[in-house]
Amino acid sequence: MGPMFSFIKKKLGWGDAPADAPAQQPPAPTPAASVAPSSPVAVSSAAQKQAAPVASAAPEPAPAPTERRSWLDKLRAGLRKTGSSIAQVFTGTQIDDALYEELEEALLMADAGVSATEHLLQDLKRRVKDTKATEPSQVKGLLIDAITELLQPLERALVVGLHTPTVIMVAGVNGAGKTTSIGKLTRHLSEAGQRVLLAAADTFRAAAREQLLVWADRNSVDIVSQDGGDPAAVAFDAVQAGRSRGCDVVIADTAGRLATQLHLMEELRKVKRVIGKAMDTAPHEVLLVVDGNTGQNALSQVKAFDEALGLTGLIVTKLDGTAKGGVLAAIALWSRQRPGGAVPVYFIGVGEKLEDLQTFSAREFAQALLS
Ligand SMILES: Nc1nc2c(ncn2[C@@H]2O[C@H](COP(=O)(O)OP(=O)(O)OP(=O)(O)O)[C@@H](O)[C@H]2O)c(=O)[nH]1
Ligand SMILES: [Mg+2]
Repeated sequence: MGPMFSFIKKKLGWGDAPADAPAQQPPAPTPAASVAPSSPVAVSSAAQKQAAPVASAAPEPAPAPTERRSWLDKLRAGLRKTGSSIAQVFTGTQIDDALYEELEEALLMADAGVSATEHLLQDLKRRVKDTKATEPSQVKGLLIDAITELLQPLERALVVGLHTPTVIMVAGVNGAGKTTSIGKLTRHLSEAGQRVLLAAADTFRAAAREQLLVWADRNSVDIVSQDGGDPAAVAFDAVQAGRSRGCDVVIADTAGRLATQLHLMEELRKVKRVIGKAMDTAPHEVLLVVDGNTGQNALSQVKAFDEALGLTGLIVTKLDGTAKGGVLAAIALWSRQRPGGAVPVYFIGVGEKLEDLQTFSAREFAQALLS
């Protein structure tokens, strides 16, 4: 059991935040010293301002800085087109209607959507008034603040260790990056000493299981799978096996589907239900993987999968590509009216390599969006 395990156990102390009911507050800061020094562990919190473990924000503990910078560079590179078109707005000499109009256009182009764009503009105008800003360059800083504040509720750590096993179900549309993200997460977790069991509940494609195997550390990760057959049955077997083998985490991969494919959505609901039969409290997390390139459609996906399954978290992938990033603002604004609270973004994907799955930081994201 690695140091990460004690970190996870330590998180039990937070106690009051059950893993299956998103809480609003970010977890209390944890001393970075209690964290594995070398692995960019997935179960870490970007929310922990100065003491974010390992690959998260903190530049303090030795190993992280270059790694984190390199993936931040990827994020910036991915968002560059968006960033430069928003940043462009602030190159003038005056804060006037034209500036706000240009900004409105740039935010809409960045996929922020109408509501979030209006929200940000109003918030920004208030900040400009409050601070008596006179330079467009100051306004840019205020916009970073406004975006950060809007995105803040999405910044929360995935916690494992409250249940044994912690059961995580993963869903999303075809090709969103589910299997890849699970693979990366699994590697991070096993490097942190967690015993992971995978459920290949994507029974459509034989390749799905091999794909998981390639990612997983074969020595410490078992896979429950079945050729063809019922995904719910695979998930059930995996949770039972996870319990009897004393695994720490069970992750169920599912086949991609559109929210409009009602029978497939019903199948997903069944997977969730049946997981609950194998373990009362499970699934503890229901994650949606969203391709960051899908623009405003990402919000529709979040809404639809949330309605069908009750999401507990998101993984937003492919932010290294041509993603515009603004959709996170739309998701954050929608999250405000969600009865269960915000759906946190546990991780973002900025590439295909292991280290390209990172915890989400609202401020870093806002900065990257405007760089
Ligand atoms: N650039 C980039 N590519 C990614 C990222 N995440 C996943 N991919 C790629 O996206 C493609 C699809 O990924 P998968 O993990 O197979 O997606 P999936 O959601 O499991 O797909 P289905 O099971 O077919 O629904 C693969 O080529 C991945 O390498 C990312 O963060 N950045
Ligand atoms: Mg897959």
